[in-house]
Amino acid sequence: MNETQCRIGTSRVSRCHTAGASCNVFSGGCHCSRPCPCPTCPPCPTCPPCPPATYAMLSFIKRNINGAALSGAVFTLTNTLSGWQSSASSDAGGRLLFNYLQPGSYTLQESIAPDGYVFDPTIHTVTVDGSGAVLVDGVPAGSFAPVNTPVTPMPVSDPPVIGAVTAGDTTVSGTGVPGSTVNVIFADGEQASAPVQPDGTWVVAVPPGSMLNPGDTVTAYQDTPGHTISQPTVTVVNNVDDGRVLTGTVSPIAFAEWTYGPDFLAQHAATAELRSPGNCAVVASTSITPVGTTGTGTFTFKNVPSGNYILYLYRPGYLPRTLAVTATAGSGVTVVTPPDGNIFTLKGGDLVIDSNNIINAFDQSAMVADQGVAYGEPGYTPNADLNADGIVNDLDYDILISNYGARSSQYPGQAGCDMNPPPVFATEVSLQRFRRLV
Ligand SMILES: [Ca+2]
Ligand SMILES: [Ca+2]
Repeated sequence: MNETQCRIGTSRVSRCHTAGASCNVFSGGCHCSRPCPCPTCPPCPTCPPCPPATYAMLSFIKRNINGAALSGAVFTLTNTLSGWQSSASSDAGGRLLFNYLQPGSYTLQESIAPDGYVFDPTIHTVTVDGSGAVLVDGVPAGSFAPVNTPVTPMPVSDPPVIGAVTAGDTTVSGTGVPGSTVNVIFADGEQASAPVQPDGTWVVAVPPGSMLNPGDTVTAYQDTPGHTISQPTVTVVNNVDDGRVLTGTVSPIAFAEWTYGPDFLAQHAATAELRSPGNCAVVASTSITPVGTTGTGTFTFKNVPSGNYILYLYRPGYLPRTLAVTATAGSGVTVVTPPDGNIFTLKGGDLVIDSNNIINAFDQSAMVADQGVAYGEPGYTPNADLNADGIVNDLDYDILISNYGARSSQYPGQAGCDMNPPPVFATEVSLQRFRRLV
């Protein structure tokens, strides 16, 4: 270039070759220029001192529509001539700072909106003049206060409606908003989903391997387009009985009256079980507490899934009883009446000394040994107190004698499926008592 470069404080002087060219002067990092009266350039020390730096600063605070400062907003400043760019992020106080700006024209635009706020695409014009003054959109930068509006939350889907669910059902159905998707979660954690049809109905199939059992919970969510997922709807399997209820009162467990309390009741409780005839697996079980302060002597199975079962009734000190049961949707539950006709009657007298499912001389001997021992006294044997009146006496002995020789019978056709409790062998104490008798 046709220019002369010189440095203040030095004697270096170069020549300009063209009238009107510039004489560039560098001083302390500053740079200035002045016309150079070529062909003879004046010595550098005659150059005027450099003017102050004109670096400018743009600072503003990002707020929401309520005036609260917002952090995390990112703005990008772009020099419209050179393309130079710089980005800044608002701090905890909402402040953004662009420093060391050269005079020129810029654009300023939000590039990332604060979390939870709508992105503002407005392109602002920034001007920095030679004196360092900064204008944004034509007004002093000090009054520049861009705001964000909060993101409007999506409406929440309505929870779906689940129709009545009955144990053994192979589908779960209900109603919802057409076009939505309903997701159903079963008690075992398996899931299935289905669209809501134009008529507002939905149906999901129970996943293979999952089974709807009485008391299970079924949970469903609805996802409507343009909405967030609904709150759950929860229903309990078999809230509709469908007539499949099996109930009964076990005798003679229910005839006693006493005030000994819950421990005594528990000692004389019976159990009713529904078992699968195929493998004897327990399908449902319930305790039968004798009539008293809390007991009723009755048992109830609601919503029995359709199928065949063994009803197994037992109580310590009594012979167990097995009965054939069939549950049919719409037809209820039927129990095959045994030959003796006493469908829920248990025979007392098979005492704990052997519990071998036969009422015989061993039980009689044990009963005799326990005579006179009352509840609360050492050696009281609940299983010998057959009438549950709190003392082993003649009344219990009479029950045993009335059933003497009886034995429990197996449910027909349950080969290899021993429903009877295993024998309980005599304890040392009971053996001693027995030996005294013989
Ligand atoms: Ca026995
Ligand atoms: Ca008694």
